[in-house]
Amino acid sequence: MARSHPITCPFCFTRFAPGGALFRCANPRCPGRAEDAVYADYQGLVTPEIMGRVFPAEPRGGWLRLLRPPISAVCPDCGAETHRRVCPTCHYELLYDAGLTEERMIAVLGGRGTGKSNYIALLVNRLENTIGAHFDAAVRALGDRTRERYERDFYTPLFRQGQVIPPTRTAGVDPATRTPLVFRITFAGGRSANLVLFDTAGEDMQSLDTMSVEARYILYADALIFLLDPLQIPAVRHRLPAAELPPSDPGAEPEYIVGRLRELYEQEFGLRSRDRITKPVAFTLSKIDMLYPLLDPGSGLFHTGEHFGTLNLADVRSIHAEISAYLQAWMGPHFNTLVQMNFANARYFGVSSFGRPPRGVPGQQKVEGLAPVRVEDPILWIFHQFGLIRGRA
Ligand SMILES: Nc1nc2c(ncn2[C@@H]2O[C@H](COP(=O)(O)OP(=O)(O)O)[C@@H](O)[C@H]2O)c(=O)[nH]1
Ligand SMILES: [Mg+2]
Ligand SMILES: [Zn+2]
Ligand SMILES: [Zn+2]
Repeated sequence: MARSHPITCPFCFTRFAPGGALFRCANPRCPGRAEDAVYADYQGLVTPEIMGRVFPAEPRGGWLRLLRPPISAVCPDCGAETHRRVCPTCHYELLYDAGLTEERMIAVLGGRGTGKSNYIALLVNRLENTIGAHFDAAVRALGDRTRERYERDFYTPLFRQGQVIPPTRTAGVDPATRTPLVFRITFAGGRSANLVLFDTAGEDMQSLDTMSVEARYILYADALIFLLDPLQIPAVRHRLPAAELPPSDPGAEPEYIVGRLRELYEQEFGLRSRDRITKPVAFTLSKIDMLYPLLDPGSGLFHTGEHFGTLNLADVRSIHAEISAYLQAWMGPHFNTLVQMNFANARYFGVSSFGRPPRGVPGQQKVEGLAPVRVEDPILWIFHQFGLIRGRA
């Protein structure tokens, strides 16, 4: 018999035993249908929707329940059986196999303007096409509205219209940004990982407190892809034409952001100053096309990582070493030390979503001919850390 695994809600990140899931009646004619205030509150809906009633499964013997949590239940109002399980905290519908497989959650995050939205667009596309083919993996959109939102807000502007995705609005303005896009990557043999993408407006990074949705998602993800904007490093800015740079933003400087990340873990898990964070963290410099004039012509960042069906470990190592050397040259030894002292399993990566600088004024930029560089490296490294793909020495 399959073991059950703890479930982490992909929306509110509450963690609970599978036996703690609630059920939602799926019968459209059920007399118990009503406004779901809990769901509306978490989703930021102004008027609650009329939805199927939420209820716990009938009690069963304690041991049986622990061993084999119910995956269906009978609605007390209409007697229909339902398989829809929801989170006990926020009533978000769980994936059909939540708790039945070991779910790994990988989250992408970064400060304001680091390039998250455009990176998400390319990462999903690369996974669905090239990477899926090389690693014999299938990618599926899960959860409420993921596919439509990806098509509308990410794929269409960038891939069909050649437009840089405009800045994300804050979660207060656009409640859609509070709902993650969830993709599941399933490898041959059935093992899988979930990629949970919150395209938050980056300024929320600054006001991280342990109660915020972003914070919970950082704390409870099993691995992080953490985007850092090299164009916010003062020494880099001094070496590039001012007209091509985004406005300076001290709150988006890598050192500041990494420090905030550390503080968050201290507050939530009571980490002591000597403790390091052990989950895999891919610190990823975005927009590396802009750095090309500053790099050595032999730099690995000019070409792909050649991860054809296996992770090229030598490449991961040399990119890490190369970026670490550049960061030391640009910021002094402090940043590398900060990362090493706080993260036991961190690597540096460099990506460019577009492969070249976009053109036009901010807010209406265009990109001609997408030529993404190394977009998949961080997630492949994380897959390897989870034992989902093999490495090649
Ligand atoms: N040169 C270059 N600029 C990028 C790239 N990705 C994003 N940008 C720039 O960074 C800005 C912010 O990107 P966005 O994805 O909106 O960042 P977010 O706020 O983290 O979601 C965009 O408007 C682009 O101007 C890239 O790969 N190369
Ligand atoms: Mg964005
Ligand atoms: Zn929840
Ligand atoms: Zn019912």
